[in-house]
Amino acid sequence: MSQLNNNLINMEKHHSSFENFVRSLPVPILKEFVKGSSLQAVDFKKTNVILNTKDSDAITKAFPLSVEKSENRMLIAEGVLSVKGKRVAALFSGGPASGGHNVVVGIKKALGADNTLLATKVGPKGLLAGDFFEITDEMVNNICNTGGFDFMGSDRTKIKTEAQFSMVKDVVKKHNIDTIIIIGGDDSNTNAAILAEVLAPQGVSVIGVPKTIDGDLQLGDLLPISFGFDTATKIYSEMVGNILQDTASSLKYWHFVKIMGRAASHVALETCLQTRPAYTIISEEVLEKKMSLSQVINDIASVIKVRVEKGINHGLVLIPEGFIEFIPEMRTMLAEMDEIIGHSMEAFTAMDIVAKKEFIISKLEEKTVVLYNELPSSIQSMLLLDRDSHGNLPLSQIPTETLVIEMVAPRIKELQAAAPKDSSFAHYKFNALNHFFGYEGRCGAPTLFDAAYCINLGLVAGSLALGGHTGYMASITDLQTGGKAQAIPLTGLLNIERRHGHDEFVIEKALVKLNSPAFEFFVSRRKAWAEGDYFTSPGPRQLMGPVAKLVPITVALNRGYENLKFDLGNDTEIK
Ligand code: FBP
Repeated sequence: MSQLNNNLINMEKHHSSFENFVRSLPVPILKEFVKGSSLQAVDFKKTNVILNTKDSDAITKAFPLSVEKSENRMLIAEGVLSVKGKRVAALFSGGPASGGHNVVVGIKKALGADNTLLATKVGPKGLLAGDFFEITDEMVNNICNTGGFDFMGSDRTKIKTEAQFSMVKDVVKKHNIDTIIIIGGDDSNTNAAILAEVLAPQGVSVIGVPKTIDGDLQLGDLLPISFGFDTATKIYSEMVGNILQDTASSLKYWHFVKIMGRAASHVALETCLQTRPAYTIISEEVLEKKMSLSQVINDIASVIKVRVEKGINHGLVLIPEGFIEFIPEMRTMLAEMDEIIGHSMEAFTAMDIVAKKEFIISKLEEKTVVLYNELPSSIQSMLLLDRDSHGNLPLSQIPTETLVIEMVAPRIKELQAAAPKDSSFAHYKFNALNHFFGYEGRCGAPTLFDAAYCINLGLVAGSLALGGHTGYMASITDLQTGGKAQAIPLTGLLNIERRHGHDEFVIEKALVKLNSPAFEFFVSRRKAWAEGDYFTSPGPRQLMGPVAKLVPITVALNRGYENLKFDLGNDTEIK
């Protein structure tokens, strides 16, 4: 066999030239974690910052042990910590997000050789089953700076019943576990808060780490962004930028791109600010301005008309994944459906699609049935897809982008019929293509920001575990000025929300705020972007060189940074 053949075979199982290169890429580490040429755990102290929500009284009653211990106070790193003999289990929960492997690396580095780190196979489901393996130094060297969650897998099981709680209690006892670290989004961190309370009498602590590409787990200066958002949006921005470059070259297509991010439009807004397409829907604006679906469709068709009149027959529309849930009339319908489905969950799940449609039509209010019947049959079915165990509709499976195209095309025809017969618009032929960018962005090798952010988040989580803290979520603040290691009390974030027919404790999703600097900047530029070609192609994410150290534009604008560069301390080699 030739040398090249051998080299190609050696690249199998995550040993491409790229993967080998990123494994040893140095990433910035906060100075408090650096001890000479290695890393160390730090101690955390209570601060005077206390977090509360509108439901704090009810939360204090429901989580007495956690609130008594934390007083809902933020923690900040102070001093070093030396602890031996602890056993910590880490798990991924929910959709993958780039940087997750580095969280594991950071936890392992904080625990050092004197403590044990266990990996939980396949998320919360693996915790219930007590399915663990011990993480070695060799393993963390292998996963460092790589994308995905494949090292231990993930799932969306919500641990909520008494039977599940007692399974977890038995598992932690059997495996002698001191701390569980849950690396997940808003729902998973709610799970962490609940488990922290349930396991407190056993002296077992639970720590959360803020993960989600959706960017809807953020808390102003206390948690500037969840990890995975930067990598996902940079991947989507590269792809959108490439399409914008193509469509301005081929001069004939309109591209309708649905982009992941579940409910909130942070991913769409960030991608829009990175690439400047002709039209971006921000779901939160649709809801706040009570825009109907036909109003949004009319807006898009009007932008297409204006561009055609200027000789621009191409463009791109960005559609956030959650758009459909934010159209006021749809939102009312979905809330009604959730309530109905929530009360007959088991029976409903067992029905076939025809029976589901009949059932829902028989239960919906009359005027809602009218709206439901107006929707294309494919969308009707998609709205009845099984919710996940947190009650979420699988929005990634609903082809909103084709629905929008199907509605824009006839609206253009109507506008053309009213246009002067000799105008360019009257003779224009609308050519539309649809895309969905989602899974492509969740597992790529992390950007330098996510790589560094995640190792540091892991160092915070590992340190909190060693310090015996419970019911906290790791955070790194002050991203432009060296970074600060902090911890957020989870009970200080909990609210009571109506979900699939029941009141539940949840961490409220952070949505795009219409008075945020990022949204206001978008508003100040969108007319220009609609009427001309102002697009930019940000290119592939970089790990070295002048553009490697960029934070998301939305984060920089909303946090009032001077520029786009992050500074998380020295470029320390991981040892
Ligand atoms: P998380 O809230 O778990 O981070 O979800 C991220 C996400 O990528 C959403 O943007 C998307 O709607 C969903 O996961 C898709 O989930 P699945 O992997 O179950 O198809």
